[in-house]
Amino acid sequence: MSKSKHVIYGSEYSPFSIKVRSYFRYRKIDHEWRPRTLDNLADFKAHAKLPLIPLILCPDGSVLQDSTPIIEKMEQQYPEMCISPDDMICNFMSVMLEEYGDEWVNKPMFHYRWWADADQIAVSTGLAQSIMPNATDQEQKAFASQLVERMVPRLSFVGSSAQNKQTIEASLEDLLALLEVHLDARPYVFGGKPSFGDFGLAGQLFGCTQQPTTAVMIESNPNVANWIERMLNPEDLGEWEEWSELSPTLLPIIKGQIGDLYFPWAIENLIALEAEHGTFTVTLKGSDFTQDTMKYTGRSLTALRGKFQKLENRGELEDVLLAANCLKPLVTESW
Ligand SMILES: N[C@@H](CCC(=O)N[C@@H](CS)C(=O)NCC(=O)O)C(=O)O
Repeated sequence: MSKSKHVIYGSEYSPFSIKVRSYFRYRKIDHEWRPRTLDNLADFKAHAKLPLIPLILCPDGSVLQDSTPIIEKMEQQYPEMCISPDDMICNFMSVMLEEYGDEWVNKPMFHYRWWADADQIAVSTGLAQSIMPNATDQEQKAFASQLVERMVPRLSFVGSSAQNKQTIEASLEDLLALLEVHLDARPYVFGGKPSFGDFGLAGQLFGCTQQPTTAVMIESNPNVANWIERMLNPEDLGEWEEWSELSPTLLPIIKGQIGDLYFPWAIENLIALEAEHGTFTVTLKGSDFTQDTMKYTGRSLTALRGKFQKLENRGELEDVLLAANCLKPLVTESW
């Protein structure tokens, strides 16, 4: 391997890895995609600070983990072809969508992955083949069963449970229906170029195409299906659009999915985290939703508030955030 290349340790079954790979492809950053397998697990572990993919091994030998800071760092290094819309309102909506993609859309992706037998079988089989490409069918089958045993108890990590199932499933249906309408008139969420928000959302929704139950849902929304496909190898197809053109079909997504769902959940999670409560309950769209407190989302919401509070002359953005029910979580000093 050439030392001038970045190496991405990832997996076709890791939405966060797909997100970062799409970004590297779009920015034409020279890289080698290295699926993490049993054979290279020791190499991966030697570099990893966290047992998570994606992991980027940079040409200078440094290591990056965590998809959001990886992309932010690359954006500083390769500033010429930006994934941030020019306009402040669109740019902040893109940042919020990326956060929502990572922290909420990951819930239905993961929930459907390990909930029903057909999805468990499809994903565990694919995962076993990708992790042990040189093993026999029998070894892969045995490993796939172990994966199901290991992953099903982890459903609770993202809040998947009989109580929360309806809320999680409805959120994906609502998102797909709204996105289908929005993407009817444009190749990417903010117009002719993929944004930070597109990368976050598309990674998780690509994961949904690998599981039979959600694959059917995606197929019945062809604009979304085509956009997910386009996002695997994104190209610049035109200009950013103005917020006034986007808002009729984008504001309902921001309000319905972030203002009325993700933020109320994320705020209660942060309150629970600060109070050192292991679980919390929040009412989301009329239903109680109980789950274990998530440390990472607490930190990412705080980072999002920091980004918002740094913005100057943000009056028009605040008006839009107010209309989307998103302003209070970003300005409240303590919960
Ligand atoms: N916040 C991290 C999350 C990364 C993450 O959760 N990665 C999952 C796969 S999508 C993972 O590595 N899980 C453990 C494993 O596959 O061994 C990011 O944005 O990169």
